[in-house]
Amino acid sequence: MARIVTVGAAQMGPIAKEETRNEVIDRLVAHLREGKRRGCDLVVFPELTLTTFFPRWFYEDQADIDRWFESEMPGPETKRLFDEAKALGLAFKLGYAELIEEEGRTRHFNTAILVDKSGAITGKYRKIHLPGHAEHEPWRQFQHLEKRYFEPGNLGFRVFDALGGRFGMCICNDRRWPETYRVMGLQGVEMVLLGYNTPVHNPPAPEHDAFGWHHNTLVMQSGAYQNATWVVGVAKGGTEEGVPSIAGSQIISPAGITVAETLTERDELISAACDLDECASYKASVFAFERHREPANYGLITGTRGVVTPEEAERIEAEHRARWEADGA
Ligand code: CDV
Repeated sequence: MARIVTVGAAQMGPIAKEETRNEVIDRLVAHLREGKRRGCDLVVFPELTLTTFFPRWFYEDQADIDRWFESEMPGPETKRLFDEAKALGLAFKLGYAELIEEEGRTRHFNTAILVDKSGAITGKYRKIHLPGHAEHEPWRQFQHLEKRYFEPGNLGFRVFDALGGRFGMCICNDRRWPETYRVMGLQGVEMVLLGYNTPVHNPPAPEHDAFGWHHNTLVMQSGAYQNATWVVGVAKGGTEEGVPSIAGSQIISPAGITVAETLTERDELISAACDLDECASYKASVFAFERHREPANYGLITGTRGVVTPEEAERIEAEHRARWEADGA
């Protein structure tokens, strides 16, 4: 019997700086209702869904930064979203800026949660690959201060059993890194949920601007195929506070094929009935990891952050291979 999860990718158009949480939640609730009308089990919202993409501005005062964060989830405003989803019998994935007291200090993360049909949070992910810069760079047309406003996530790339399948999450820049999908692939992930805010213009490398849409599709399709998983990528697109961002939200099958894609840069929900069992033939054949992977030869993947010389590579790889041989792997 097929294991169908009908998923809605709830693309958001721009969110203005002055837009309140309640106004945004009205838009999210409209997405939930449209998702219900289409028979969805799960609705996926983008990265930092509840506000404008605030890392584009430099703030000196921490209070000006913290107002973009949620210190409770659900909180007084987001509770309405949880209640509506529960009443409709929908699971959802939400991206938001998380402010939390942890290990005796205040911490800031770019976070995503998976909420089940009963309104319980069943999975949490904190963005690991933070792009941009940590200092004010006034030469840019707009800032990208994720490295200043967030810490790298401390929860790893975990997967969660829900809706009869195995789900993982990642956030925006994470989708460009093959390691993101592979760590979840090695846990048998069947559907990766991700949201993004991707400006068309990349200030340090404007020569890439023409290829933003292509790169978006390329990385998500290859992540899906190479790890035999569905991928649901959801944008906050359009021109927000003068900064155009790509849309191109899509639902991608384990064959690496986009089965549904948005046509606009506005609030738009696309949906697909995804059979999680479609992952199985890839997991059992070309990507049967346990039969075909050769991890003794992958020492550099975790043995270095950046590029090394061929001599250094040989040393790291030799040490790594020796450890594998000693372990009898
Ligand atoms: N929000 C992001 O992580 N955006 C990055 C941009 C800055 C390149 C991305 O990878 O899409």
